[in-house]
Amino acid sequence: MNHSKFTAKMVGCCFRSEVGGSVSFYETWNNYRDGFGDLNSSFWLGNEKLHVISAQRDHQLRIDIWFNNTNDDSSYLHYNLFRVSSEATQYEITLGSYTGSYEYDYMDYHRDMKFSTYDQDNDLANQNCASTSYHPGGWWFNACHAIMLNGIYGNPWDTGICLFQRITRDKNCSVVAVDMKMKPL
Ligand SMILES: [Ca+2]
Repeated sequence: MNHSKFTAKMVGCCFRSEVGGSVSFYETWNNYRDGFGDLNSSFWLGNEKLHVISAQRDHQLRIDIWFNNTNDDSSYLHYNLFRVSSEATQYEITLGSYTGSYEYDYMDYHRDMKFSTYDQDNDLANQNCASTSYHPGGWWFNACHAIMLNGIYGNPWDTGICLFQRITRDKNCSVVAVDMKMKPL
């Protein structure tokens, strides 16, 4: 894993980067709101910052994902618009058109979803998707996910950092690194 790759690719402001398991993403609503982690390795910038930044002008979003069965080639998802609403509306995500290395748009299932954490259930499932027995970690859960990048590093389905192709039902939890970044349009 060549971590210098992340730095070279960073544009705008970034969130979860260089997954390594040293930073817990099983965090409270307030911590996801305010941000946590280490800016030099793994962190969540903070939903309030994502809201403020994305409200000031239009941004795009790029998510790079590395797996343990590949070398340096990244898989990625790109959206030509990325917006996070205010805390009053639970940091709902707005995404533009998808392009990327997958035919399947993994974030499509998460469009217009509110953010949920184990202590604030805003998802569409009966249970709390972000709770420890399901997919521990904050995310824009639906009921529950097609991609969840804030799970527990190294864990298998369904507590790990996973992609879930909801049509074929293929699950991939071999994610070793993630880089989510936004850039002004
Ligand atoms: Ca729920």
